[in-house]
Amino acid sequence: MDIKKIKKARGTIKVPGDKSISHRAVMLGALADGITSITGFLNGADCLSTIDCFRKMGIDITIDNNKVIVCGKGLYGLKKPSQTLYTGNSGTTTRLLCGILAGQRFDTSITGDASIQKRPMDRVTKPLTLMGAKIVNDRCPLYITGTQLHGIDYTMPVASAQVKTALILAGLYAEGKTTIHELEKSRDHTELMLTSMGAKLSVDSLDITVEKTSSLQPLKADIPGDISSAAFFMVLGAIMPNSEITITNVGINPTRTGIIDVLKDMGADITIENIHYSAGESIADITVRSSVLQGTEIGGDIIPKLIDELPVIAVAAVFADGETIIKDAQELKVKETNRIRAVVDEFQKCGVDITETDDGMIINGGKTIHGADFKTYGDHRMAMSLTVLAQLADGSSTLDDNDCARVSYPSFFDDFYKLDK
Ligand code: SPQ
Repeated sequence: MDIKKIKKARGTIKVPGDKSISHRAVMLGALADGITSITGFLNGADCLSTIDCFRKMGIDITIDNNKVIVCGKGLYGLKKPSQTLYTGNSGTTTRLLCGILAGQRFDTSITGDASIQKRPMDRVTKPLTLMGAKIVNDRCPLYITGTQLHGIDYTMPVASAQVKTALILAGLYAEGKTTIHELEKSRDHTELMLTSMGAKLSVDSLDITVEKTSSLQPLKADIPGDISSAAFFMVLGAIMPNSEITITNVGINPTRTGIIDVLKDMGADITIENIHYSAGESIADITVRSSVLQGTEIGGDIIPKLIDELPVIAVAAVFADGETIIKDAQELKVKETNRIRAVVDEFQKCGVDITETDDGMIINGGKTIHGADFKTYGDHRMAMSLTVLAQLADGSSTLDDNDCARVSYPSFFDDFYKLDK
């Protein structure tokens, strides 16, 4: 596809529902006693994979646009699926399911697409095994023999909300207490949701303790817009001349707002208004205007708060004066693709001064770039980041695959080009 260039970026956008929260609302709704009603659900391919897996385990789920009704059957109400659960491109579905399925009274198998089959699953299977889980393989396909689990005290070696959540979910089924120590705070949507559903869960800074739970109350969830999707428009608004973009109803949970801190630190003109709260999640309207950006250094405990936004933050760095160093971000190597390598290779194609490092990249920004034929590696966030990058390149650019954006943002290109109307 040719990447059409917009002449102006002005207007108001409502991005689709948060992907992380949408997955969790369906999963926890399925395990609750009774009807969970979800509005603002993300109809992206990843969340539809989650719905498909739970339907295969006997849960009735109806979808009407962005409204989803999940008929929960309780913590022990899932039934053995007649076939392997297919999680598509979704790491969240795959890893969180491991936590739920390990403590069931039936056996299951899980697999996903070519990208999922390459992603490491030992980060969840190892600690789950310490809880007594029986899981064969470190990568998909995984074969899980349901068994009685027991609680553990576990210090996480990587900052990962998926690992933390898998262990919390397993902890709902485990005898005794399960305590998880995070080294750095990762997104806490599971903790907020489970607390509102009456689970025996407590959070003390970086430590989470969960106890065996007999029932969960159903949810009424109104899912805010995904800040990871808003990120493309935040960067576009900051780098395009004469722009002003307002993104309404965006989730600004403090475990997710690293991009706002970094863009502000780079000099971006960002306003946050209309802050309100729903089910423990904070929500706001974000306005971004054209800005003069400076390079910066990004590393340490902010990384889990912006991990999915790093490809598009790298785009901002290309148009910032001076050097931007992204470090401590080795987790990017095990996403849908190796996002360090993919960003460096694709950005170099259009003349960006960018160097790969062991745990990130260094970008010397503020130089002219030219159009190129870009590859997405089937990664939704690469497709959307490269579309933003191409806007300020001299000449034309193409993208080998725009369809992968449907994983997290099916209407991305429609929304993007509306800004030029
Ligand atoms: O679900 P998946 O494929 O892992 O999606 C990604 C993404 O870019 O959308 C990562 F590739 O987001 C993860 C995120 O990186 C979603 C997530 C969650 O919902 O818990 C947590 C993060 O992953 P991790 O490995 O740090 O736990």
